[in-house]
Amino acid sequence: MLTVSRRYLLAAALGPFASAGPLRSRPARAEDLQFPENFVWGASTSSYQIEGAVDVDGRGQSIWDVFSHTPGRVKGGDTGDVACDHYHHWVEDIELLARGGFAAYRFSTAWPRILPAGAGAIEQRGLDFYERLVDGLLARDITPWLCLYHWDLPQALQNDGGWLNRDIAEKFADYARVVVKRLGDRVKYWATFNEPNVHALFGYGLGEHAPGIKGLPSLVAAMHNQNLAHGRAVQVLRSERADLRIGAILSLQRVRPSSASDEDRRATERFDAMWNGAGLDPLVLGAYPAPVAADFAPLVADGDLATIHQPLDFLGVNYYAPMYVADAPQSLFGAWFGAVPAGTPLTAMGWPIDAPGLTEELIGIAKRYGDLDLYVTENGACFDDTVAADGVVHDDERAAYLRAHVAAAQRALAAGVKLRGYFVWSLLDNFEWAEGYRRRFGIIRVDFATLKRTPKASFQWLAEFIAQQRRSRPP
Ligand code: GCO
Repeated sequence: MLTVSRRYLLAAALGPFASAGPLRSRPARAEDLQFPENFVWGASTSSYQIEGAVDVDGRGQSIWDVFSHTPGRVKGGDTGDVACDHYHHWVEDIELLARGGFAAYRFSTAWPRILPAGAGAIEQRGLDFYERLVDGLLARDITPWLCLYHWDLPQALQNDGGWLNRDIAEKFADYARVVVKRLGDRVKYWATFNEPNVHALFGYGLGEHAPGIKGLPSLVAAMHNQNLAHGRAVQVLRSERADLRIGAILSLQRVRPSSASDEDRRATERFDAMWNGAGLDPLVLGAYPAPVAADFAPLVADGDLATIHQPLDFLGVNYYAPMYVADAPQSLFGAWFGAVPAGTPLTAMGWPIDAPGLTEELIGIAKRYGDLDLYVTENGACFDDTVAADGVVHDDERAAYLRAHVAAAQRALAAGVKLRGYFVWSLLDNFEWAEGYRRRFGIIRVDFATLKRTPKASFQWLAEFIAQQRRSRPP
């Protein structure tokens, strides 16, 4: 098995392969872009990445607490113990959202804050926190988008096998019921999972994320059991309330062969099926994609696919970069990252910057999955920000990245895709998983020593863009 990190693409980019690559066009100027009146502009975060306060108000341990405290797991020994301390700074953070003119805010609830042992006793103080947050958002006219799971599994459940134990699907459904009973009267947009595909691959396949398990069987089991839990949670949410918009959020990236060889082409199909298809096909089409169906077959019990295949009101697409894939017989599932075309610009994560890939991705999803409402629920970029003498982060590269991707989203709309909104990743610099705090994705700088928040130039750009969209709407 190759040992890679999410920085693999940087190494891959140094490879000898060169191709024409996708057509690159100049990013449109903001003033050229016109979105529909009800298009949603939002910002995204996740609980473990920003909240901190890990032992406050009865919160239980999550797999990320254990993982990040295990020496050698996270760069620099960073942990989410404090993070942005959003748990105590949430008022300031939603004030910043309001200042940016965002109409929506996507956050996740931490399962171990609400059910510290994963099941059983409910911690009301955890629910109280999210209730305060939701009420604060609504008071500022910001629509809350709640995601039930962004990777911070209660450690108590991991002790019973975590996502490798299919009983967890019922536990997740119970957790969903607890949250919707408290917040369902005010939160109307619900997502079950964030990127179950990335969680399964990095957490249960490569072992580079919590809980640090390796192997193909565990990857596949974690994927299937999350899919099952998704289906059960959708059933529960719908049985509790009829007025919710319910969806799933996946990391969906264009997958391209690294060369024209048959081997690389076949590897690309398998990679695409494992990365994109295994998380989405069963939810929307009711089956695992052909190139990986045999991997999943032993796990699929009677009735599972019907449970997973629930009507969805929207699909959240997290898009960052296309992936270039090569045949890799020794790798986890026979296909792995290959060389990126020479000359492709990269972010500080080593990810290709390729806005046309977003247009292609959205059109591709609409073709394969039909008439779903789509939202870009994450898009953004990591750069090595520097603070200028005037105290400002002039992150022009990030602003250019956002501008180009917003333009790409607009091209998908123009092609007839039912794209309803765009959420930037991320509102704040935060704990970037195994990369720790050194990787900054925020449009607001967080000084992790003082917790001071400073909007960057990219925040100003987005805020002005949103304001301009609003101004150009008919009264
Ligand atoms: C993910 C998550 C985010 C990340 C972001 C940048 O994809 O890993 O949804 O939590 O921080 O994607 O890597």
